[in-house]
Amino acid sequence: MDKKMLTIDLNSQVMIDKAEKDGVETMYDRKLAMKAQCGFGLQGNCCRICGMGPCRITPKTPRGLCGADEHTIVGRNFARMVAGGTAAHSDHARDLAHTMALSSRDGNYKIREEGKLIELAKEWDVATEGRDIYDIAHEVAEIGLMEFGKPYGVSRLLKNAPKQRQQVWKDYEIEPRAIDREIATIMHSTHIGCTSDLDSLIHMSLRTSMADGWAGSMIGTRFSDILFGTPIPRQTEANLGVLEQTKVNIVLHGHEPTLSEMIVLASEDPELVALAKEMGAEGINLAGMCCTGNEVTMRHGVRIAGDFHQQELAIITGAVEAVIVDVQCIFPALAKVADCYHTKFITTSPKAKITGSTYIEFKEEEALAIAKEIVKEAVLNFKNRDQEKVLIPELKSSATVGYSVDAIIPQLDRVVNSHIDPTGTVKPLVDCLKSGVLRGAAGVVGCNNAKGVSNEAHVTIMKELIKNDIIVVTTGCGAQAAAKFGLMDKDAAKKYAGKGLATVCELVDIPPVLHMGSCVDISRILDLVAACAKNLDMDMSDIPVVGIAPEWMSEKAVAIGCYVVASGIDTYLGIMPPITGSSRAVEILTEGLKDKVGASFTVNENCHELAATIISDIEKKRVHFEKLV
Ligand code: XCC
Ligand code: SF4
Repeated sequence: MDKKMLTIDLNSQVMIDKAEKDGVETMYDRKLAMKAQCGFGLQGNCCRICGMGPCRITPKTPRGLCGADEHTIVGRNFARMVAGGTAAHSDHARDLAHTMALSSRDGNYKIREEGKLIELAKEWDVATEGRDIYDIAHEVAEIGLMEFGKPYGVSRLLKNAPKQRQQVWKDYEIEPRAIDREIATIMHSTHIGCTSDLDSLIHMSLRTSMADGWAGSMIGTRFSDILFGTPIPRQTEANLGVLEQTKVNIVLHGHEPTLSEMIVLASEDPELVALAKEMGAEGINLAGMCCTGNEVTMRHGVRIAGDFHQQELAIITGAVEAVIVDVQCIFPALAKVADCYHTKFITTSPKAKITGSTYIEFKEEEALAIAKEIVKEAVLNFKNRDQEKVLIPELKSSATVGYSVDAIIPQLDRVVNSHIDPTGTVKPLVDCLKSGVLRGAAGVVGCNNAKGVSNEAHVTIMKELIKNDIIVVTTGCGAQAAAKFGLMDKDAAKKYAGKGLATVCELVDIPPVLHMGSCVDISRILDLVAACAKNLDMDMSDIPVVGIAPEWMSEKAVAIGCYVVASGIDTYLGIMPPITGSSRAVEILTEGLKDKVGASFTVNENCHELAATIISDIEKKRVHFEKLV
């Protein structure tokens, strides 16, 4: 098979050829080499939970040594994926809460968004009158940190949901308690000899995922906005073509804005810019990748180098002086690829040390000084670039990004600088949904998955949806696919959108696909759907909105899928999760949950069929919706 057929991105195809020529192995080579994947693993019915295993379920051996059957084994594995994903997102949020606790008027981290802080303080019953903004910040940070380990009570963010949805959570008993507690409970209950009942395992998975969506991720987004500013629409470009022949190229990859915000500052430091010129470069060019890329493009318009599947390919351009990473979604392979070029692969987090990388530990206390040290490493490395090995592919697309809820609402309202009123100002959006000018809204999110063709499902599904007047909001690597393929360009509405959506886009001057941030920022999507539902006095499950993860791969994505379903939003996956080993698990996740939370999963690995199903389901949902309005 031709490796290049494994991606639809033309730049990626050029780089796959170059890698071959340079003798560098990439994920695409490893994908072809790994011919057959383990069938038990694919179905989720291999158990390695205790030392008597691994136990694999077959018709001849229908139970593990302890007697666990396929339903128990699949359920436990699934629950552990949710716990892993919730841990990753929430630990990211915890770091931001610690950063907020460190914030000070003359320190590296300041409060940028006082209004948002005060709004949150009021929500959390923190006194604000006559107090120093930093005292308020520190108290709010402390309360945020308590959400991870408080001994009693449930997430304090649940009350942002419509009351109908809160009741569903109460009735089904999935209000999450402290975040760490939910994760620990799953690890405990899936230990050998605890829960074997599949319904309980799935119930537990949903409750833990709620600790991600309606606690960890929400804290992550709110605190990031308070510290670094709420995103507003801005212009940028996306794809490997944003790397520059004449500048020091730094790729920022990973997740947490605490590091990347400081790198952005450091890259503008006059001394470092002067040093770059001394090295023979024209300046310093930052380019983002994965969710870090989303964070810095949303807040600064930093251009996007690429998505999860382009991390090796960026280095293969031969034009990257440094890849700077913190946590999550970083291929260990980057160390080896970087070795083939002059690129420095710089790891910074004690939570993600990678063999073969250059480790410069990032500490929030000395943030800017360390960021400058890291940028300096990159700048000094420019002289080592081997021009003969450089090939920067040409393509890049322009995109308008930065659609936080705070940006979308006033834009749709055509009122500039309006303050969000969670019940009032979504009215124009709600009216478009009611009248049917917009048939519905879809959150298309998530990763790239080598089980399919990189970017194909994202781009196919988004195009189909907008053609059918379904407005798309997106985060994560899905957002990067949209940006790369021109769907975030304001002209995209004319080219690809149906008549209703195109009219709305033109009227309010937005692209048909809106970039809402990193995957932690799916909390923004929850806020938006909750605001619409409240405006209509409906449950979130009553409105024609869906969640879609066409190319998901991470455990985080599994946690996200679960909390989106738990929020009453039907969720469509383009990759089958490892659950097919248990017919009952498939039945509960794709059907049974409907009765409990009003939504469930649908899986189809054919993206054209999946798009058609989504569109027809949205139309079905409209019938119900139109009766209610
Ligand atoms: Fe990672 Fe967040 Fe997935 Fe992209 S989308 S591959 S999780 S970077 Ni979140
Ligand atoms: Fe086997 Fe049971 Fe141990 Fe799993 S927990 S490895 S099924 S004995």
